[in-house]
Amino acid sequence: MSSTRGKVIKCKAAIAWEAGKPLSLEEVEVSPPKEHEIRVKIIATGVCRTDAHGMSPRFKEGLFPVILGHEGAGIVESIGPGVTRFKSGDKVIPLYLPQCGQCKFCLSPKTNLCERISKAKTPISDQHLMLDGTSRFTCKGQKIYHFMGTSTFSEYTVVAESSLAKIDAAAPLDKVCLIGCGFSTGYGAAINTAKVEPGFTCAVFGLGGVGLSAVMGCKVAGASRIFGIDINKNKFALAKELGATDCLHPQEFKKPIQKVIAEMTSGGVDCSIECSGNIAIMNAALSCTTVGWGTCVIVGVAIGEEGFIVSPMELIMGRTIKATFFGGWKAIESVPKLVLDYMAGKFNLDALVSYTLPFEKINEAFDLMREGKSNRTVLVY
Ligand code: PAD
Ligand code: ZN
Repeated sequence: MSSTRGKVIKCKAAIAWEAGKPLSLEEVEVSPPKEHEIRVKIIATGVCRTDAHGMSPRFKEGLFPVILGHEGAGIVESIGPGVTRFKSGDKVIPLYLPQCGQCKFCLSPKTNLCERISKAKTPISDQHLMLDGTSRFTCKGQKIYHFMGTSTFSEYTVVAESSLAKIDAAAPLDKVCLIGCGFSTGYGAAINTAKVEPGFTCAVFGLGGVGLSAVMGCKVAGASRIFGIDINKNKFALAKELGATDCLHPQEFKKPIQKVIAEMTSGGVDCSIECSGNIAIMNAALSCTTVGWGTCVIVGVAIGEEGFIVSPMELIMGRTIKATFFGGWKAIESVPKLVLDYMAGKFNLDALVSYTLPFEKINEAFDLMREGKSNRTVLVY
């Protein structure tokens, strides 16, 4: 079907040449897919905080030059030898969490991790090259690194067969791209990791794209009260629209926010979900859960070396602390189902899209996120 099959494609991409600098729009060369690889024409991509981490000087495992982007959706351009699950023209979502289907993790229902990333120091420090140890991107004669195995900030990208989900042919790609990361992460943190039950009281810290999706997950699971906590009050109106019952700004209280929440819930919430990536907030999120069975789920990725101190007493008093990667979803099997759930109206992805901009405005999309003016900006090619 495609006339580009087997040939190098020249197309536009945004390259991070070095840490801490704006992305630069370049023409790149994208090689054809090798064995068990697929070349995808990206139609739309979201911009997630994790991409900002990927180019931050504080992220010590970053490799440059790199093409970032991990929240995209597109159409298969061509397939490499041995690929059987895809054909040209299929609508797809690239997956930064692979599912090889054969490793001990993929075979266990206990985790959504896959051996392909199990040895990485951090979930975003691996997959800078294809499985054979080479890159499919060059620019100005230089090798360019992949990012999280997806690199959706390129009009064409190459991904491994175990890092791609085929989705419904009618899915709107400029919305379902968010199922590639932010939405699924927050929503799954509530449903799969916190395992919110009907009647639960919940607290979601950080109301960006991920936190708002956690609010939606709590609501779908039947939570009776959902606290949304953020230092940016502009986030509150949408959080309430999506299910938050109480929105709190920590600096408006004399007491620490965990005390405020505990008092409002006669001792603490059933579960809290940390989606700000701020270490100080992780302790508040744990402490605001109830003695006996409170569960705190860490979603926010904090880069840098510092950890956070957990009091054993808080855990001895019956609290549990957990974390989640990609919301606990086994990626290849769950992403197509989440797309169908969205198309059936089960949740409101559209509300997360603050702006839809042409791909060329990618640096503006990062500014909007850093200035707290967007939950998600979707870039279209
Ligand atoms: P975002 O920047 O859009 O949202 C973060 C929100 O947190 C904003 O609304 C901030 O105002 C708010 N915030 C910041 N500091 C505080 C504070 N001290 N107290 C309360 N609220 C605060 O980011 P996002 O929604 O794209 O991502 C959120 C985090 O989740 C980020 O750390 C990202 O790297 C991480 C992430 N993790 C996974 C995973 O699989 N675990 C996946 C995707 C994103
Ligand atoms: Zn992300």
